[in-house]
Amino acid sequence: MPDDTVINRVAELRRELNYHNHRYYVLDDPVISDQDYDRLLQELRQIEEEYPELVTPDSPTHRIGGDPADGFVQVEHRHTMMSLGNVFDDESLEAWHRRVKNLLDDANFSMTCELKIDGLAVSLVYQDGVLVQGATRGNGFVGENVTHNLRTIRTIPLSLQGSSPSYLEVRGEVYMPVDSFRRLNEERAERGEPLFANPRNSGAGTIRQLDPKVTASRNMQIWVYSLNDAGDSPCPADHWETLEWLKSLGFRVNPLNRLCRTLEEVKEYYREWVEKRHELPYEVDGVVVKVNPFNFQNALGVVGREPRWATAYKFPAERAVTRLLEIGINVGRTGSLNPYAILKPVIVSGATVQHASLHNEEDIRRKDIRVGDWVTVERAGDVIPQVVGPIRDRRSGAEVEFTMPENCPECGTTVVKPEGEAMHRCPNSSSCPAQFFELLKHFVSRGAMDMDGLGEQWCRILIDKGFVSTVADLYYLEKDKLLELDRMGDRLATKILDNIEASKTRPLPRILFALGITHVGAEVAELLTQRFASVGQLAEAAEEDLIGIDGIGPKIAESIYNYFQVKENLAIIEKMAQSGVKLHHDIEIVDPNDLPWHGLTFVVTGTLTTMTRREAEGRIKALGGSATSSVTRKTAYLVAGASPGSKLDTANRLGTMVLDEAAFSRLLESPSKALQALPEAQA
Ligand code: 3BA
Repeated sequence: MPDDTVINRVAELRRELNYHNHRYYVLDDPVISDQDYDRLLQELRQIEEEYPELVTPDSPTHRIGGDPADGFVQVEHRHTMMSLGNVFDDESLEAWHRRVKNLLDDANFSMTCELKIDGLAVSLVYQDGVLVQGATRGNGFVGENVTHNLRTIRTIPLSLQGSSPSYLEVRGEVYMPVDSFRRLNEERAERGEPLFANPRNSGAGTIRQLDPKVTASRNMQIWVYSLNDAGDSPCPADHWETLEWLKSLGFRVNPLNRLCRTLEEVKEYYREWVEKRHELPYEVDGVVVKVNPFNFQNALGVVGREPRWATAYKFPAERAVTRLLEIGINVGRTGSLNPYAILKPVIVSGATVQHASLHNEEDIRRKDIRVGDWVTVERAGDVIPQVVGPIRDRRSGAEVEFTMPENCPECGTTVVKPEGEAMHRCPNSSSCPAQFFELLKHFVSRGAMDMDGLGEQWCRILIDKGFVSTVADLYYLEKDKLLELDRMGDRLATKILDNIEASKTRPLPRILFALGITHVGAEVAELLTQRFASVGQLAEAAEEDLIGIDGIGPKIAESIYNYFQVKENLAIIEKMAQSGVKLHHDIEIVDPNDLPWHGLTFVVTGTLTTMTRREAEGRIKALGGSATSSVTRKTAYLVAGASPGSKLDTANRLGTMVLDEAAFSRLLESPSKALQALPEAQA
């Protein structure tokens, strides 16, 4: 056992290291040398090695990155992560401002201007001043737990300074500085690895790394820009003061943010940064304007997923000129024939561009774009580069006009162009390999049915061999057949089949998303499942029922309705159901006596990392158990997170079964195990 001197020294070292970390990384104003800092860190590391019981998740030694995780755990955001509306010019900014002013009965209000970082939005949760969870935005409702990676970012405080609220959630943008991005790509090029297109993508890839050591090695950074929950702590009355407060807690808040009294000042800020944006060491794609006073923000509220009180004034796209070498056709998931330009590679705002979208044949005609032309190419933020138009003065006369092929380049079926539609389409939706390949890749992907092991190449092979011609066929694959394939071993075949089996119980929104219905992305799928308890119910919905749902417009409604009118689609769903794919919510009305944890009392204590305490209690209740706050002889299980406190002592005294977070998660996965392990304490 470590004695008090050691315990006190550890606390002191952590305090000092956190302080110097903040001085160095956040304030950019160190007060000790790097060597002195390393000496402190080394001392702490040694003590922690000797006394592992003193290691805590927020220890500054954890910046180096722990062991790789198996995968990412989904986490529900306590507060939905919203989206931002856009404006692109002074007129639409003025219109936004007028609407806001109108809604506020003509009041005057200040606004904050923030540089819009082109990064990855994350949420950080602190309990008693300690970082307990970091998550990606995901679809706004559910993100991925990337705590282990975010812990390696030195500008994210692991513990807060001064007196911090018992609960705190902030949000910000994690990003990779431009020079780190360039260096990373140079290294990748040397090793012959594929290059990242831009800092945003490489930043996102870095945060979703399974191995935190990789994240730790890539110099990621954060700017924090919003406070979403401060528990019961009093907090400032406006956004600007809040940013100041966050700064004082140790968060990295962009010093280039500005408080503006008038719209003219906002425009001035924007003009200033359109000019100077490339002088910044990170990529910005606009200015975020926010109404400052919180009482006004609350009065303005939210439409759909976007707060009325904020908007992003986007910077104009940047352009470059290059040669259009060829026009390729790519057949999309829904059969649309998408023409794209194959360009002589050119750098546009820091990224190499060699492909650009050309929309459709009419658009190519209207802009008079010909193969061989010199063209202007435009890239706006993370959207696909576009060909703006030809430079006619530079024509030699050898340029060739483009016509759409009459047959699908993938399956040869005669192409159609439905009345009133801009796109040419391959009508062979059930068996055009391009369409089905795209759908299959989407279906098995991580955000959908998550069939790990079934990569793009195996999808290709399964289609080419004729093993699957609809997504439902996946559920009828046999091991013997799989083993006939080249490079398919017993282990991989087992893994694939296990994951296909496991996918049968994915949550309903994922299944809906996986089906690949046009316009039904992850967010729409989530909205739909809040109203419909099963795919069957949705299939019977009328277009009007769908339009009635907040966030679903006529276009989406029509697409959903049409999907379920196609009898091939219904057959696929039926075939999935036959194989045991769960096409409904878990929350069916069941007799509570039949639930696996009926009669079991749980107490949850301490800090959990993969869910909040309240969520854990929700899960317990959903399985029929009850959750109480004090440990008694009736308590079946104590679920103990980090720093469990006195409840753990009581449980130990009474002989109550104690589950750590991992054991609790396992029990949630197979809840019936709890019954078998019914403890004596119940009696
Ligand atoms: N401020 C992105 N959303 C932002 C809080 C609101 C917001 C952003 C912002 C909704 C930036 C949408 C995703 C999200 C946190 C939801 C910023 C930036 N403010 N400065 C108004 O710099 N990229 N993005 N993030 N909640």
